[in-house]
Amino acid sequence: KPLVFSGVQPTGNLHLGNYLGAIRKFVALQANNDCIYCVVDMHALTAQLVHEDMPNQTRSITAAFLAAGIDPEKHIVFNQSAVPGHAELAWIFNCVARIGWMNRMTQFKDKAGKDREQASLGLYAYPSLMAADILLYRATHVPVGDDQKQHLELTRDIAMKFNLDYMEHIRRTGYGIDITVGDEPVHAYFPMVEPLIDGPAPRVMSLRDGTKKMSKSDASDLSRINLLDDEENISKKIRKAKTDPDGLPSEIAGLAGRPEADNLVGIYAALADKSKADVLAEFGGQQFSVFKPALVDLAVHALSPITTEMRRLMADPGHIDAVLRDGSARARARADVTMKQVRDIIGFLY
Ligand code: AQP
Repeated sequence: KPLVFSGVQPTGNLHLGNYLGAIRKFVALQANNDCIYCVVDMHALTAQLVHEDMPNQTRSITAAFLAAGIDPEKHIVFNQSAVPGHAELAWIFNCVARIGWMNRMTQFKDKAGKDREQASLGLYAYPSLMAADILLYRATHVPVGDDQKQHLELTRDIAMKFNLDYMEHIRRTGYGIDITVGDEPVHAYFPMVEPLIDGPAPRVMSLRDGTKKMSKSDASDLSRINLLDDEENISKKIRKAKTDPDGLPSEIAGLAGRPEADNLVGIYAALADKSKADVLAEFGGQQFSVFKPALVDLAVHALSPITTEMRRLMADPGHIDAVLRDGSARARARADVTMKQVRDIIGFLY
């Protein structure tokens, strides 16, 4: 069975971008895969060192996973800091990754801002920890939004370099697997992960500016639909969403150069499980005054059961903590196997 891994940071309210780009895919992948879903609390320190309410932020992401339909018994739901292997493998990957690779990461450039000297070393090393999160379980598939594509390419580079640098050790210890990279057979320890980024809304954009990603950290709450927004708020945000004065085109080509229209059509398509072409076949020639109320109905219909269930789960933090405890113990058992093998491969005595 393919092994799926992905994570979400406890850095604020989850939004529609997190849902369509990640969590909804997590749910769908459960049917045919072994899945591990993680609240990546150690990554959250790179956004902000001191969190007022890290425990409840962590519980809230967990509640969103469960409310969306993730089954924590058949699969694993846990928080990253509870499994020490993440930090341990990240250190090893810090030594594998090259500074030149890290310097190309656009998320670091965006998040570090102008005064890069003041950015934390953790923010810089974020992709190395992300590679460790995935490869600690030797996961093969990673559902993420389009913004994480570059980090997954780096994860493949790190895995490849480790496999090549330690090739003889991997052979000697007998822990390797035969994989093909391109057409080449390689005896490897870490697999080459496949990103799962498809769908009509791989990068949901801000409702205020169609050229910016919808993001938890955007100062304007009107820029995003939060998973905890009620019907009234969803309706207000979609009604106020920026658009251009033209109506909807009948064909995809007509969305070129119209990022806000493209974004709303993509959101509709993703929520309705249709292609953008299907949505335009239905709404082409209509004004936004017709399209937006239809989008409100669809968004409310899709999100309100999740919102209600999240609130119910959040009222019982003891239950969420028990889910995380159980998931962490099962994740740790798997991670311990990898870390024992990695220590053997490297030659660490223990
Ligand atoms: N706008 C988006 N469209 C599609 N997918 C998205 N994701 C995030 N934003 C969008 C995906 O959600 C998953 C979890 O993201 P995260 O919380 O770990 O980190 P992030 O990408 O930094 O999320 P935010 O909301 O944008 O937070 P800030 O404001 O802190 O930067 C990932 O799979 C991500 O691709």
